[in-house]
Amino acid sequence: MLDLQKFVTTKYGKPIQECSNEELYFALLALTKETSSEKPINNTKKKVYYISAEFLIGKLLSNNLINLGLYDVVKRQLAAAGKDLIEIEELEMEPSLGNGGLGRLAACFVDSIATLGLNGDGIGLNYHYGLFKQVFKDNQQFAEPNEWITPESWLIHSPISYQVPFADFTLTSELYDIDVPGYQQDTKNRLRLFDLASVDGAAIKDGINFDKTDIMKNLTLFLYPDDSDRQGELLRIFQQYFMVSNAAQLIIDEAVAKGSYLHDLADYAVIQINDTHPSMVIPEMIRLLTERGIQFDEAVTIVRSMTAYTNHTILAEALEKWPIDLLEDAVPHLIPIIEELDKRIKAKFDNPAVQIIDESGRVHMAHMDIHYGFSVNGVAALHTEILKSSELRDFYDIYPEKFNNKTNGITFRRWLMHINPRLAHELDDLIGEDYHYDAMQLEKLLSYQDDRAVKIVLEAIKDHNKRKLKSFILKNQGVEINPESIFDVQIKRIHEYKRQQMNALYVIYKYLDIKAGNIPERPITVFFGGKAAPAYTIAQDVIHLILCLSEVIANDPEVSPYLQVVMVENYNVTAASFLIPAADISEQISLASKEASGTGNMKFMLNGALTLGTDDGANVEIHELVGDDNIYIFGKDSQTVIDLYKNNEYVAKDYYQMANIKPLVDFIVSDDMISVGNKERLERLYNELINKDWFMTLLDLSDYIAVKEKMLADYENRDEWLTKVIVNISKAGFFSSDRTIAQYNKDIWKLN
Ligand code: Z16
Repeated sequence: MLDLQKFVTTKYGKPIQECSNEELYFALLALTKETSSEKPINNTKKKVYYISAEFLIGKLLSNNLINLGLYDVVKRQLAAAGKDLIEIEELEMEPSLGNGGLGRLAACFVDSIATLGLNGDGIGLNYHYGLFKQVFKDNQQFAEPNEWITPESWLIHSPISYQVPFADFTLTSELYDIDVPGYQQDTKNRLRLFDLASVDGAAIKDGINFDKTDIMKNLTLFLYPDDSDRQGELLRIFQQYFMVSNAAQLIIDEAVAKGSYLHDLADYAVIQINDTHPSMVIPEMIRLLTERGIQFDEAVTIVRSMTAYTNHTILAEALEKWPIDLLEDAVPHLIPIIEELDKRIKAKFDNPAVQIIDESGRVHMAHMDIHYGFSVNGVAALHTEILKSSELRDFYDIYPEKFNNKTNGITFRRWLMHINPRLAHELDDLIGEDYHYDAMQLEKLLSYQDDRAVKIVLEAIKDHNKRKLKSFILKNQGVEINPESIFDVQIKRIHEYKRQQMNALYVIYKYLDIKAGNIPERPITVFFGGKAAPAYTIAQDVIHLILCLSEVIANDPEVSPYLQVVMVENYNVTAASFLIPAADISEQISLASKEASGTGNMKFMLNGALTLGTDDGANVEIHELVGDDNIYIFGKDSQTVIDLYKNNEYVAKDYYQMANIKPLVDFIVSDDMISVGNKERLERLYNELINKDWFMTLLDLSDYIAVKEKMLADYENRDEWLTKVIVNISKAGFFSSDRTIAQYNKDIWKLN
């Protein structure tokens, strides 16, 4: 049995009572690291290597305590000494090693791989400043470095180091491990983050700008700030190759240590390629195997039998295509290999759509993955169908057996037990703890869908979570919110396809409606959170629109008692952990066909918010699970949207002219808005909406407003609303990442 008092006294020579929260944080960090260091590393023969440019792990203290079975006892013993674990946890810096969904998915996956007792590590990069920290000034976003690495941290310096060759120099790597203890598991796995021995923060000029030429100093300073989007820069190729060359060397070394003679490497290792960022692992692995004496043909066969690719988007701008001369400048030794791989495809297929190197000399990374891997998967049922029927149709015709779907999932340890302990405890009381190990057991809650007493408890939990969010927002940005209001939440990266601008147009609608004398039944608070890639101008403009709206409304005493807009500063995993349990409405309003899956949608559902969304990504599966009565779906379906694009049929102006839409769009450039904002930004966004609107905001706007109004009216029938909440929680089990990972293992990795 843990004796925290003794542990702390040994460390500091004084009792818990006399320690600062900071001292206690570092004591708990040490305790947690010690406890997981005692667990043996999973060392079964075959191992999965989940290679990813991003692992958005969030703060780890509570999660690791939960997984190690220490959370409750630590909390209790701290409380007995007058200390609060929640306050201590605040002192942990959040690592920002990811942009959004893709990075967070990778973090949930390593948790589930460990929890299922599978042998598998995450492999990525140790970005010293990670993704930028978002700061608002003059209603605009500014970017600052996030210094998340403290002298004492979760990172464990490993003696492993490799040489990574580039055109003009060779870099020496260092490796930092983070232990990943599974939930109640005897063994542990690791997240392995490669770094550069020579990295140097002095390359930073101001904010997040840095000297891009000095690769030896800057390689692992920052994470590229693009989500489902890409900025083609040489440094990115350097980062990607550095990551996969280290990964390939590590994979070979580990297999050899376990007895592999390389011809049988695929019996020891399987690689999951997360989007195309790690795709160069294919030619790199072939290079290393041939260097070690294996014939080229056999190397290709080995690599093909051990690599699998996951696609996370159909947005063309996100599919990486590197000009071959750019690759030549960075990694010339891969060029003959890539050319040989390409030559074989050209000899076999004359279809230009499936070539690795296209006519303009660009290397299509996804194409290489599909030809030279054994599995291609999408991340939600609809997404995989779209890949098969349109985006990757020509590949599906060639390799139907390679295609499979793995609908995304989330770890319930973090997204339920940690962020919503009251709900978790209520579930424990009502349906027992089986759902901790088998999330489908949540369905047992369905039998309470008409239970008055349960509804009262759920309402009290939501109320408590709203008050917790209120103090978080007050503390972080000095804004007061009304905990009696309806909490309507849209949190995700800012991107036109996700259509934050449509939600903003709803806010304008509501603002004008209130000014016209229609007072809502109950006040509404609309929360937005999300970062915009610094180079993505329109996304910056959308943030500006939201911040200006927030100010205009707050300054209007006729409206502010009933409507408030809060743009949460520096939205990250920590902010999500306060926002999600407090939400009533989950905004999942992407243009149908464009959101590959979404995972926030699953987190909200699990925490008792109802979805307002399009039939897109995993929303489709949520819709099927809960049924029409328990979700609010609006907008054109994916096939209609795909046809509109194909026939070039959508004309934003036609919608703009409509009597109910024009005043809303015009408000963006009204005197009220321009008086608090930047004319150029607001006008650019306005013009974008009426002249282009590539993601068809105006197409769905009227339906969105109508369905949202219906949802707000339905909220007033508390009894029926809470039935829907119960159905949503009950049906959320399917979205456990334990289910997702079990499927990856059964269909792709085949470990154990
Ligand atoms: C990303 O976060 C996603 C896709 C992508 O190509 C690149 C990045 Cl950085 C997201 C998808 O947009 C989202 O729908 C999906 O849920 C998530 O990846 C995880 O699959």
